[in-house]
Amino acid sequence: MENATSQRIAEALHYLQAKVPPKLQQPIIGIICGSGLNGLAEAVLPEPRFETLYTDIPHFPPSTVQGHAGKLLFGVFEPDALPVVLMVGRIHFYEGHSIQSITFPVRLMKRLGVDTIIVTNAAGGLNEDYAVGDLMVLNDHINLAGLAGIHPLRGPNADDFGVRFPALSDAYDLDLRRLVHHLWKELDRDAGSTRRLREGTYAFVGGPSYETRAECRILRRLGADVVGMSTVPEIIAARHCNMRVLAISLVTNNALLEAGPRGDDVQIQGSSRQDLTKAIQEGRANHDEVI
Ligand code: 6GU
Repeated sequence: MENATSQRIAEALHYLQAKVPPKLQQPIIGIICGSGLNGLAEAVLPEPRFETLYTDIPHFPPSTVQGHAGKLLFGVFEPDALPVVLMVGRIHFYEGHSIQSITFPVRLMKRLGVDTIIVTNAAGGLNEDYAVGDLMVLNDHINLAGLAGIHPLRGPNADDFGVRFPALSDAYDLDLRRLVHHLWKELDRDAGSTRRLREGTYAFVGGPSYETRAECRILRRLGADVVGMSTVPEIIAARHCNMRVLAISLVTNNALLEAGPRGDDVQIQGSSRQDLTKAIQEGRANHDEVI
């Protein structure tokens, strides 16, 4: 299994080395764009720039969300800046991929030369002080599935990437967190936005259903500030191979009141967050009522 993984990554790397223009071939920073946060790709300059679909990369797990294939984007944010690689369209465990296969893109990035990974996501707010639109820098996580054995590093250890028993108590790089707070203060002075920068704990759940109110209460009591269906598997893979990690959640909704993200990219079939919000507004759903 271990060799098979290394072999598959080597084949994917070989493909990229043949396709990506030489000056973009060794990105130092890798970015995984969260759901609804792919807009960052537009900040990559038109030149030099290269993109390739996941479906074109040998062994790359195909992304099935939102009906279009994801892509790897190579480029720069400023002329002569360090090259970056972006995953535009992430791969989620709930799509049916094994939790181990989520490590593939991260390990491929490592082989490309990435030493720092930035991961973003949309998450539901559990902390009662958080408002929709706030950003939260992760300083810790709760890997519920992982504690129960559904873990990206389960199986023979990939020794060529990292150790059997990696520590995660220092997973979220302190200097990078400090840098974000510092930059936020500078930006905020200019923007005067009401959006706040938080720092806290992300609970990873498997999805795809959103949490019930009772589940939200459990997660909050366990110390989670937000809840989401991504990020933690990638971060574990990244720390295993000793990358520096920065992760940021966008609070898209209050998990307890209105489970689910922005209605526009949710296929409305059963009861969606929009239905629920409407029901609350019309007084048809009283969460505290017991009958
Ligand atoms: Cl409320 N829960 C989960 N698990 N993921 C989310 C979310 C909620 N809102 C956005 N993503």
